[in-house]
Amino acid sequence: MTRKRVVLAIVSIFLIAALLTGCATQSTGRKPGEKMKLALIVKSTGNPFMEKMADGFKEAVEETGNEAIVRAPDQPTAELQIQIIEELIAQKVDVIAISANDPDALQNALKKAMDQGIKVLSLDSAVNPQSRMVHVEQADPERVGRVQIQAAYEMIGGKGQIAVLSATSQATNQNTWIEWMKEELKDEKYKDMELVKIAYGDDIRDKSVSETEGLLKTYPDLKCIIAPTTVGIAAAGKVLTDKGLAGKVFLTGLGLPSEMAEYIKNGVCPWMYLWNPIDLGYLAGAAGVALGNGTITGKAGEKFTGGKLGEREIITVGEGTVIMLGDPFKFDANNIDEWKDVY
Ligand code: RAM
Repeated sequence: MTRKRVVLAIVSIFLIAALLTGCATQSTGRKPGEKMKLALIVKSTGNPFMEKMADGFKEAVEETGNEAIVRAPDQPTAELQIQIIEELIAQKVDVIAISANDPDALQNALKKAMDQGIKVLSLDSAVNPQSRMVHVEQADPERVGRVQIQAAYEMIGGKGQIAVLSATSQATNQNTWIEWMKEELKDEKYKDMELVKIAYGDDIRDKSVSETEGLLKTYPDLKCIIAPTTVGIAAAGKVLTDKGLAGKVFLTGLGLPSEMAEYIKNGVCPWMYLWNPIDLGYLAGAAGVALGNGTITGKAGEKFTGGKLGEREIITVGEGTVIMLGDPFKFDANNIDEWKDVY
């Protein structure tokens, strides 16, 4: 062999070796068998819905042999979530899943994460399509919004003042549902119903209690409160119960059966809706693993196995892509006992 050939052979061996290692590493740069780190950022601490969602996320991540990190800001603000994103970038996690406190404010931080190879998805409360690879949606937001107005209509016989007790004023999920509530209210059948106020309890129990009290004081003729937040509806349930207002001011919205069973049984909240928060977190965990190991990239039409939830397909919604969990479920006095110990 000439000297030139020997050099060529050595270079080729190096090239082939480099190529093989390149193929074998996951898209995140981890070697096969090495655990990926998947982080979940929830809206804030002290919210049992978020805790259930985190349980599901951990389950999906850990059953695939990976590591789950759960982070929760003390307050439901975008600023605190940005700080956490920065920390997770420095920690070199592989995946960030976030339930966003603002649709747009996290864009710079999440783009920085994606530029560094971190896979980003939102769940529950979306970030805008530029800030994520895919969003895991609990249920069709149009249905979620419309069904709550339809419930209020039935409860109050189609007549009277109604108010919304929401989470924060920037929350993507609540704001989207409220937009659909307003759409539903445009129907002629609601001409005798008036939406007098949208109050914000910020998913903080005490603030939700005082906002409920404020609504009752300012609108003595109020007939129904719709709370599209599990924290808000539970706080309102307590206030209406303590004031003996069952059957006078109705309550509906989105609630955890474990927190609402009492108020469903005492007639304060005749019925409400939700989906399984554990499954929502689980689906996001499974989608995060699929993004992290390169099975999906977040494009419409891609499929992956959502573990115990079966095969899922990514679809286009608006400008972005979405993985859908299912339909909102109705909880009332007939089925609440079956669910109150589950979530
Ligand atoms: C609260 C949170 C969460 C929402 C539920 C219904 O726990 O605001 O984001 O999905 O309510």
